[in-house]
Amino acid sequence: MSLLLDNPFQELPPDRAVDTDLFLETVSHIPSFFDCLGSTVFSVIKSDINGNITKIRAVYLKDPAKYVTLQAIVEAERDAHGAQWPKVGATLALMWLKRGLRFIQILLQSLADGERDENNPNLIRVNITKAYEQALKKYHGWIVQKIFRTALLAAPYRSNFLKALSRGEEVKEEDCLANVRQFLVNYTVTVDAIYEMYTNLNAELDYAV
Ligand code: 0SG
Repeated sequence: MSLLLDNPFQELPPDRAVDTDLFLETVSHIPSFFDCLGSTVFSVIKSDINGNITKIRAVYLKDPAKYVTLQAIVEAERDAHGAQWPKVGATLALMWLKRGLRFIQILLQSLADGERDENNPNLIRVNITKAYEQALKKYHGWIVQKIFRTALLAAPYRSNFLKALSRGEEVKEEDCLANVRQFLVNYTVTVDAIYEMYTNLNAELDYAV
């Protein structure tokens, strides 16, 4: 069984509202995945993602009935914070978290689609770079882009990465990629729905850190 399918994302309802409690429960399993990646450079990323999740959960727990969907949180903060919003609270945390989730989506999709560097077929740098350029690069100044280049050098080999996704078991590449494709179905719909919500509510910012 794939690590990803231990905690799969659920199908969204017809209105594509994302249930906060379910989302937080599912996404909270992602940071532990960094432990299988080997290098300490990933601990920076793990702690950033953990920080986002903790911040969203703290808001949710103040009033779970009121904040039943992610959109309810973002709208409540918009109404409460005036000009400070959207650079505030759970709205800011989810803005960044969704970018990390998009990065993961593009990386996994690229691997599932068989995109690879024909000269270095056991490296996943082309897949990681694609994900970075599409999901994160424009939000990063040169210092963070340098952290990315360090992380890229520490990236696991393709075979080790797929093995980590399969909980260290020797699984055929095609079987592992089939699990990745299955995971991506609801995951992609969820990430797309959060992006759409940010666009509709005019909650997206494009400053770089
Ligand atoms: C196979 C592995 C490949 C890994 C390749 C890694 C590529 C990514 C490398 C990027 C390194 C990023 C390190 C951290 C960067 C952070 O500075 C940024 C901005 O962080 C936000 O800053 C915080 O997240 C916010 O936190 S909040 O919850 O309190 O709201 C907030 O602090 C904000 C600044 O606030 S403000 O000044 O606006 O007031 N974070 C990112 O760019 C997200 C990085 C996600 C990377 C996801 C990588 C996943 C790899 C998965 C591998 C399977």
